[in-house]
Amino acid sequence: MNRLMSLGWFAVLTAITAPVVADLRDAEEAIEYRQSVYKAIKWHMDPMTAMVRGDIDYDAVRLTRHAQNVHALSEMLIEGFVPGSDLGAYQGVTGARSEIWERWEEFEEKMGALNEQSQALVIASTSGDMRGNIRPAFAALGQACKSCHDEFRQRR
Ligand code: ASC
Repeated sequence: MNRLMSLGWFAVLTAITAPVVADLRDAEEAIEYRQSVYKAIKWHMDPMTAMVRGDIDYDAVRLTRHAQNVHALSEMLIEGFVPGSDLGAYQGVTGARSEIWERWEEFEEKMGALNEQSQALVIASTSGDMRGNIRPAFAALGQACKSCHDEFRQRR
């Protein structure tokens, strides 16, 4: 094999293996990243929970802002789930079950549901109709959270 050809093969092999190596190297940072996004989502969920429960007063502007932020954050989650960052490899660090990667399309669908339900809550948030509109939209959003947690999160 001449030098140019072996250089060619080296380039091909590097192109194939580099993304995998990068993912493995970045697993810990990815876990930190996605946990930060979940934490930010919780920051916005908690006051909405309080509002829907009647623990704090209904404030349409505030509710809309929190729902919008959950919606924006929901789009940032999935890229944090890099291969190799499951709880098998990072026990005690993450609650992400390996089923996420084994049933990736189902996981994507559940992420999509979070995205849709948070958008639906944005729309409901200004209606002023807590019982007939906002509370059901918030419940549907909570259900989107729960349905993914039930399937894919290990409680730690
Ligand atoms: C939250 C939160 C969750 C979901 C879930 C919905 O506010 O921290 O994990 O909603 O409780 O059932």
